[in-house]
Amino acid sequence: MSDENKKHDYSADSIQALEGMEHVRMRPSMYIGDVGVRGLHHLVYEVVDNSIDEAMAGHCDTISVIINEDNSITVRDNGRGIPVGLHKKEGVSALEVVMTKIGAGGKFDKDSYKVSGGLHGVGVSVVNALSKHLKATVYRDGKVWQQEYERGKPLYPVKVVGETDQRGTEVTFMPDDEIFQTEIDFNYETLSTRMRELSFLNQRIKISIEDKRRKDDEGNFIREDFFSEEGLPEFVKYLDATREPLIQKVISIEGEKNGIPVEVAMVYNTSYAENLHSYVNNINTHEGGTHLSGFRRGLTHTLKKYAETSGLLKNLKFSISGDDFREGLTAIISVKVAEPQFEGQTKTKLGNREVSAAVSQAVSEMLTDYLEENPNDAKTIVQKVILAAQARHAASKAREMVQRKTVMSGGGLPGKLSDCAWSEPEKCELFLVEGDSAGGTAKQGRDRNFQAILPLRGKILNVEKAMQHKAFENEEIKNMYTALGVSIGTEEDQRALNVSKLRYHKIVIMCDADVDGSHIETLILTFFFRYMRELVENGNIYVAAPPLYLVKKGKKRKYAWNDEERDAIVKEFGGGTIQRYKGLGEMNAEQLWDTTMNPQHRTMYRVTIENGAEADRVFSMLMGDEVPPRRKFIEDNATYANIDI
Ligand code: 0RA
Repeated sequence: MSDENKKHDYSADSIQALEGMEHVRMRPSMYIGDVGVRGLHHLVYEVVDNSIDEAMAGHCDTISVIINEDNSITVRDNGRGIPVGLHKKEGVSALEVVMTKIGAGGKFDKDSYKVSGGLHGVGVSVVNALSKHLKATVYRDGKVWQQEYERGKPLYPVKVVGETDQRGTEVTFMPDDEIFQTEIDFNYETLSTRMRELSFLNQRIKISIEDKRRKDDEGNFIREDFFSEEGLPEFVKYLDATREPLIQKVISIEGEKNGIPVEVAMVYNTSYAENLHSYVNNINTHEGGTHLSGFRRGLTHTLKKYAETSGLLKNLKFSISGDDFREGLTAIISVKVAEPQFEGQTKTKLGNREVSAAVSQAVSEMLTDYLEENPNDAKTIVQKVILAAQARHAASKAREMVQRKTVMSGGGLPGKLSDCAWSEPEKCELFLVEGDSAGGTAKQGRDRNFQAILPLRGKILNVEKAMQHKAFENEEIKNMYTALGVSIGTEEDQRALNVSKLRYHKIVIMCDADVDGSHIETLILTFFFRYMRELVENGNIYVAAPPLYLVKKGKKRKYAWNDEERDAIVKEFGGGTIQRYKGLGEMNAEQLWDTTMNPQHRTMYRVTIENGAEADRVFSMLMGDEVPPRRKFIEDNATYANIDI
C-alpha cells in the first residue's frame, strides 16, 4: 500500500470514529440505558469496569473513585496504564484509540481475561463522548502521558507532561449537561453501594470512594474503603447480617464448568423469605435468567436427593415444591460469561442456554460434597424444607375451605364489599384492592362517605384465556358485577352490558407497586377491556399510584413516586433512610389515605383507549407468559391521561 493510500485509510477511519462518537451523542440511551440519574451514574461504573478488568487480569490491586467538588469524577487505578504507543492501524496513540473509538475497548489485548456485556463494557469512549470534558492521564514507562477531550474530541495529541515512578491510569470526566436530562449531581450512596458490591464480587481489590463535596465532623472528606478478602461469602454475610442464621457456615461454591466460572455463596436463615441475587460479569441480573434457573435446579435436585437417600422424607404425606427449598435462603450467584446475551425489559436477564447446565452441575457437585461433610447442617436444612412444605399445605387447605364458604348468596351486594354511605354514583368511588389485607387498610383509611372498598383475592382470572362461563363463575368477577350494579345482558349476547345502574362513577384499581401488582392490575384491566369496555371508553376506570419510597430523617418524612423524587428528597434532607414500599400492606391506613386515596393529594391515572385495534393487540400480547412486557405496557404504552384529582 502506498503512503498516499495509508493516509487515506487513516482519515477514513478517523471519520468512522467520529461517526461512532456522534452516534453515541445522538442515541445515548442505546449505550448507557437512559439519560437520567441512572445513566449518569452508569458513566462512573463504565470507567471503573475498565480498572476492574485490569485488576481481574492480575495487574492492579487499587482503584479509587473521587467525586470532585464540581461534580466531575476521577477514577484512578494502579494497573499497567493504557498503552500510549502508536496504534499501527489507526496511526495515532493507542490511548487516543481507546478514548475515541467506540468498541475499541480492550480489543488489542487478547491475552487478558476480559468479559463484558450488557450496558457495561461499552467502553470508556462512550463516557468520553458524553462528557463535556475528559482528561486521561497514564503513568507508564517512567513518564506521565496526557490527553484531553471535549465532547469526545481530542484537544491535542497525547503528550508527556512529566516523569513518574508510578504505574496506572487516571480518568477525570465532567458529564455533558447537554446530554443528561438530570442535574449533574452524583449520589454518594449510589456510588458507594456499587463500589462495595464490586469489592465483594471481585475479592482482594482495594476500592475507595471519596466525596470532595462534603466533609465529616472532623473535617475530612466523606470516604469509604472497601476490601473483601473472601468475596461472595462475605457478601452473603453482609446481606444477612440482621437475620438469624439457621446454620453457622456459609456454603461456598467456586469452580469452572465448561469454561464458565461459577461462584455461589449461600446461607440459610430462620426467616421465610427467599433472597437470591445474581450477577453476570459483575452486573446485577435483576430479571434472573439461565444462571438463576440453573442454580434453582441444582439446589432442588441435590437437596431432594440427599433428603430421600438419607431417609429424612419417609412417611411424608405431601409433596415438596421447589419454593420449599428456598425458604430462608440468601444466596449470591455470580458467573462470568464471555459473550453474554441479555434479555428482558431492562436487559438484565441472562439468556445464554449453556450457563444453566454449568451452574446446575457446579451447584450439584459441590453442594453434595458439603452435605456429606456437614451432616448436621444437612439435617437442619432438610427439616426446615419439610416445615416449609407443611406450612404451605396447611395454608392452601385453609384457603380452599374459605373459598367454599363464601359462595355468593345471589341478589344482595357481595359480603366483601365495604360500601360507602352516599348513594349518588357521580360522587362515589369504588376501590378494587389487591388482597384482603390491603383491603382492610384501605377500609380503615378511606372516607366512608363516598369511597367503597372491594378487596380482590390474589390473581384474578385471566379472562383472555378463560372461557366465558368460567369468567361468570369466577367469584371475584361476580363480585365486581354485583358491586358495580352492572348487569350482564341476554341469553344471546351475554356480554351486552347494562351500565345504567352503575353505582360508582370512579372505579379505581389499587395494586402493589411491584411486578405482581402490575400483573394483577393488568388482569383487572383486561377484564374491564373485554367485559366492560364501555366503562373504559366512558372514562370510569382509574389506576391508583401508591408511592414507591418513604424517606425519613429525624422527624421529617416525605414520599417519592420514583427514583428521581426519592433522590431529590434525600438531597433536600441531606441524607436519610429510605423505605421502599414493596406493597400496599406496608403502609398503615393513614399513610394509604394521605398518599393514594385522599383526592387532595393523590395521583391517579385515568385509563383511556386511544386506538381500539391497537389496544386489542396489546391486550392479547400482554396476556402471554412474560410479565415484564406487561409492566412495560403499563409504564410507557398505556394511553393514560395523567390527571390530578
Ligand atoms: C489494554 C492493554 C493494556 C492495558 C489496558 C488495556 C488498560 C486499560 C485500562 C483502563 C483503565 N485502566 C486500565 N488499565 C489498563 C496493557 C498492555 C501492556 O502493557 O502490555
